[in-house]
Amino acid sequence: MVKEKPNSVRTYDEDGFRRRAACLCFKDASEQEVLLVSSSRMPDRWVVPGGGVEPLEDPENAAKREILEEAGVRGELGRHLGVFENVDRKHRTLVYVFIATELLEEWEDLRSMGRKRKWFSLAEAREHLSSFKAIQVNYLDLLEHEKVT
Ligand code: U71
Ligand code: MG
Repeated sequence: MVKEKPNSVRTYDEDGFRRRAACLCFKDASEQEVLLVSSSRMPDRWVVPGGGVEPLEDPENAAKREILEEAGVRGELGRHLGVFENVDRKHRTLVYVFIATELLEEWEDLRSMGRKRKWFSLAEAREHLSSFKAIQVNYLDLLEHEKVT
């Protein structure tokens, strides 16, 4: 299935990398259970919700918009975790911690493409991402690194 990109204009950094924002969305402040969404191209695989930062939009607002559009979740944006580059695909993603406060029954990507959402333990999320989106495992690595230092 091809996901149509409704009126989303892409933005780029000065080096041509596409600007993205993403959320590690946790069920609560213990940050032990993270929400993944089904892949747009391969619905049986799971990915970290995120997407392109739009013109005149700051990354924090892009992160909150993407978690709402892709996963139907409202909540509190937390700390900035880091910047992650995918050199092959030429995009740069700013990743934020996000604590869920409200899960909507209906949301944009559920309606437009039947996108699913699901809570995973950090270990389960790592397992799923490792085989499909290696770059996104780095998000979890940074989170773990924070906790031990
Ligand atoms: C897709 C591309 C694409 C990206 C898209 C990736 O939002 P999304 O779930 O459609 O994310 O699909 P995915 O991760 O759900 O499987 O990956 P693919 O394997 O289909 O190429 O990501 P990447 O390959 O570039 O890493 O990005 P583009 O630039 O190829 O469209 O969409 P993204 O960046 O999330 O944008 P948005 O704003 O539509 O959410
Ligand atoms: Mg996306």
